[in-house]
Order: sequence, then C-alpha cells, then structure tokens
Amino acid sequence: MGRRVVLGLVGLGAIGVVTGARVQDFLERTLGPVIAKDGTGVTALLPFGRFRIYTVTGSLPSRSPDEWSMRVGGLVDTPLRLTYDDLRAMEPTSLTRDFQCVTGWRVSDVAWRGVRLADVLDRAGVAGAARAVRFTSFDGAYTESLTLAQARRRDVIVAYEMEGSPLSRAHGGPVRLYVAPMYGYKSLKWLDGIEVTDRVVPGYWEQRGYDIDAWVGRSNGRDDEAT
Ligand SMILES: Nc1nc2c(c(=O)[nH]1)N[C@H]1C(S)=C(S)[C@@H](COP(=O)(O)O)O[C@H]1N2
Ligand SMILES: [Mo]
Repeated sequence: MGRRVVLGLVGLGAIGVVTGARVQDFLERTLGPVIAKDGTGVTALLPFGRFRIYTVTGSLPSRSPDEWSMRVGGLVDTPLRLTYDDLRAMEPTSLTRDFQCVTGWRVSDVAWRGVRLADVLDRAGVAGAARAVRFTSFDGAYTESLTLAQARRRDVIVAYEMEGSPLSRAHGGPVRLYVAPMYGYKSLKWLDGIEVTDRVVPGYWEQRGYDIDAWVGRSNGRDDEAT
C-alpha cells in the first residue's frame, strides 16, 4: 500500500470518530480517490464499519434509485425492466444472517431487506430450458451466477436495505444480490441485470479459481472447518 493511501485511511478513521453518523456519507463521497489496491491490482478494499468494501474495478460506481433499473431477460416468457419503485412495490422479505468473505472476515447478524429473487424470476416467467441465472453489475466488470435451484431459495434476495437503511453505494446500492448461504463473492453489488440461462456461466471470481458452489463452510477448501 502506498504511503498516500495509508495516510488517507488514517485520516478517514479520525474523521469517522469526529463525525459519527455522517461518516458513511463522507466516506462515500471521498472513497474513490483513496481506495487501496492489493498486489494484483484488481481488488480494492477498505475497512468500513464492521465490513470491508470490495470492488474489483478500483472505484465505486454510483447510481441513484431514480437512475437505477434492472433488466430481467434471457430464457424468460416476458423480459422485464424493473425500476427501483417496481422493486419496492413487490412483497418485501427480511433476513438477518452472518456475512462471510471467503478470505476469512465475517460480520455477524447483518439485517437485510429486499425481495426474493424467486419472486423476480416468477414475475418474468422462467422458460422450460432454463437451468441457471447470471447476474451483471453496473460496475461493468463483476458477474455472478447461480443454478436455478439455488436462485429459488428463500434466503437468496435482491436487497435494497441493509441494517435498516437504504443500501449504501459502498455496499452495492441501490440494489445488490444477497446470497445468504454462500460466501460473500456470490453477493454481487451494483446489480443491474438478471439473465436466465441454460447453464451456469462462471462469475468473476470463479473464472479466477473460486468454487462456483460457494456454500459457507463447505467449499473453497474449507470443508473441514467448523462454521
Ligand atoms: N460488483 C461487485 N460485487 C462484489 C464484489 C466486487 O468486487 N464487485 N466483491 C464481492 C466480495 S468478494 C465480497 S466478500 C462482498 C463484499 O461486500 P461489501 O463490499 O459490501 O463488504 O461483495 C461481493 N460482491
Ligand atoms: Mo469476498
């Protein structure tokens, strides 16, 4: 990490103590220029409350709820474009679960709210040949996938709230995927596309060696670990 970046992080930490509740807004306005890249140059991460903030592009894309919409297409009966209001008008669902990154950090008891991915799929109508779902991000780089059976689980949601507030830009707002039973990399941030496919298309990190089925405690060489 370069010296300027380290100083930037220390500075942000100090401001966080001073401004309390405003720190989230502040961080999100200033995060872009101080983001730290790791040795590979692809992952950027910052400590952020109990979380780390990850973005493979080195920046935090920004889209307001008014600007945001999501395409639901591929092997569906009716391709859709859902707005933020469309999503908010659907039946909400809440769940509180631990959030765990495959690299080892875990945040316990995170409260999420959104709509079930299954409900979004049902709204478009999944065609007979469908076997999987592919997700895209408006960061222009990150992708993810689930089998259709995984996508239909009740603990897989299209999330717009975290910890009782609208999902922040840093955490992938206005809308991200949250796949509760799997490691964090399945939970694609800055969601803008859902494509129903006839097979699983490996996502960003899966193309780089991580397991496609990313069950917490039972994948990525962690099968013997207690969770
Ligand atoms: N678009 C996008 N989504 C992403 C990532 C990313 O880099 N870009 N990182 C993933 C990884 S590895 C983790 S652990 C979580 C981290 O979520 P957070 O940044 O909200 O803490 O987001 C996942 N979703
Ligand atoms: Mo992760």
